Amino acid sequence: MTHALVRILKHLRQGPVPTGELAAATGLTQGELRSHLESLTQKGFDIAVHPLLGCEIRVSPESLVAEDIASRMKTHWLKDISTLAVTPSTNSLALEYGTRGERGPLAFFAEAQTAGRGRFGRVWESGEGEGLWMSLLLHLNEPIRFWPRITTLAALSVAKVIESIQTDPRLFPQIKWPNDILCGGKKVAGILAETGSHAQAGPFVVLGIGLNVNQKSFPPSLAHTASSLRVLCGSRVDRADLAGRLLEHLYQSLSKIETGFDSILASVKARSSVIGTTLSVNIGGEFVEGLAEDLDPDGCLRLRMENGTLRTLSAGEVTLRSPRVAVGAPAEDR
Ligand code: BT5
Repeated sequence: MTHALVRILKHLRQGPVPTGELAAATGLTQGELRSHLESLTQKGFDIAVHPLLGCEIRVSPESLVAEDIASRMKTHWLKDISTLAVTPSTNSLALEYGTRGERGPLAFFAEAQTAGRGRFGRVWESGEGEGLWMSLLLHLNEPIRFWPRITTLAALSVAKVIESIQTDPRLFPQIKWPNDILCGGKKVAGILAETGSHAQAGPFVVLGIGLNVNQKSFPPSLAHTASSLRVLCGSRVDRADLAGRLLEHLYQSLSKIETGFDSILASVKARSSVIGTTLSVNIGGEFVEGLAEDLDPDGCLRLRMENGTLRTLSAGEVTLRSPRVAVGAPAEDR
C-alpha cells in the first residue's frame, strides 16, 4: 500500500482541489503528484485535472484498491492492506503469513475466493466482485483467554456496518449465535476465526469475514437462506466504503476485547436472534435442545435444558425451533 496515494485520495474525497494545493497538503512535489495520479489511473480511478478547479475523482474503480479502502478509514491501525484478484481463501492466506512469522495487524481482501470456507470445512460461496471476502491477521496484546470473544466482536461490527447503510427497521441485522448475521431472517454474513502460532512472532488469530454485498441472486442451494446488501437496499453498494467502515468498527470493537466487553455483549444481546427462543444445537455431532436464556460474560450461549439444568456452549451449529421476527436494533447505538 502506498501511503501517498492514501493521502491524495483522502483529500480528493472532500471535493475538487487545485493541484498546487493538493501537492502542498500531501507533502509532494508537483512532479511526484503527477506520477501518483498516474498510478491511481492505472488502479482504475478516473481523475479529472481541470485548469481552474484542479483535481477531482470522476469515477472510482469497481474492484477493491487497498489505498481506496485505507482512505475511507479514520484510524490507520493496520500495518498494511492487500487486495487480491483471486485467492483460494483469505483466511488460508492470512494463516500462511502468520505461520511464517509476519506480524499483524494486516488485512487481506480478495475479489474472488476459489476455496472460501466456513466452519467445519464447509464451502463459502465467494463470487467475483460480489462481496467483502476479507481476513485480518492479528497479534493481540490481550491474554489468549480473551481471544474467543473475537467472533462476538466481529459479529457486532458487521451488524453495525449494515445498520449504517440500510435503514429499513424491518431488515435490521440480527446476530445468530455464534457467527452468522441475518437480515430479514436470511444470512448476509458469516465469521470464521482461526488461530496459529510462530516461534518468534507468537500466537495469532485470523479473523475471516464474508459479507454478501452486490449479489443479485444466489445459487439454488442458498436462494432460501442467503441474502445480500444489494437485495436488501435495492441498489449497488460501494464495497470500498463498506470495507473502510467495517475496519473502523472492528478497530473500535477490538479495543474492548478485555475491558469494555460487557458493553459489546449488551449490544449483541439486543440484536440476538436466538436469545429467548427454543433451539437445537449440534455440537460436533451431539444434538442438544433447550431454551437460549442468555450469553455468558465471554459470549458463550447459556442453554436451559429440558431437565432444568443450564449448559454453557462455546461453539455449535444452531437450528431455531421457535424463530423470532426481526423487530429492529435498539435506539441506543444505531
Ligand atoms: C461461516 O461459516 O458462516 C463463516 C464464513 C466465513 C467466510 C469468510 S470469507 C473470508 C474468509 N476466507 C474464508 O475462506 N472464509 C472467511 P458457517 O457458519 O460454517 O456457514 C457456512 C454455511 O453458510 C454453508 O454451509 C452454506 O450453507 C452457507 N453459505 C455459504 N456461502 C454463503 C454465502 N455467500 N452467503 C450466505 N450463506 C452462505
